[in-house]
Amino acid sequence: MTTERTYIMVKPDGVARGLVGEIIKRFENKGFKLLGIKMLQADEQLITKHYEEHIGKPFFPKIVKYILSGPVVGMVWQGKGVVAYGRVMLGKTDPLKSEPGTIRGDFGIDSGRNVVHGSDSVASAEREINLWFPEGVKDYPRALDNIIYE
Ligand code: RTP
Ligand code: MG
Repeated sequence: MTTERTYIMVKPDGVARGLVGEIIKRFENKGFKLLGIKMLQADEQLITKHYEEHIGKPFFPKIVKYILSGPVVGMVWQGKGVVAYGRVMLGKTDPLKSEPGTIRGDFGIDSGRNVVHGSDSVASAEREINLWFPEGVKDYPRALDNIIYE
């Protein structure tokens, strides 16, 4: 099943630190296919919808302020197991608990500045893609798929 998609988003600290290319490179090198990418300044309504599972938690106002603090780069990546792989490649929420070699393990220090977001399930991914890419994203043929997948 290679149609699985995930929503990966470089957060404002990752954009400000010039880590967009590094994060794209890791997903490209792994073999995943980029279906959509955009830079945007999210508003409070969009961030609240994105993190709706966390509404009411003590850290909720902090996340909203963090994501509002600058532009983000939202991406849709496709591939076999891309949701789970994406989470592995990101590391844990807390960079301190993230292995070296993961994005947060290599580039983050605080949970509240953890550089990147990744969908936590296929259902979340589809919800987030619809939210951030309401215009939709299109698949396209890629000869490389015949080499990457058995
Ligand atoms: P994300 O949704 O951004 O990919 O992160 P995640 O799944 O690893 O973690 P989640 O539990 O969904 O939390 C969302 C974001 O909120 C911030 N956070 N701060 N205790 C705290 O201070 C705390 N807990 C979470 C982090 O930026 C986390 O990525
Ligand atoms: Mg999450």
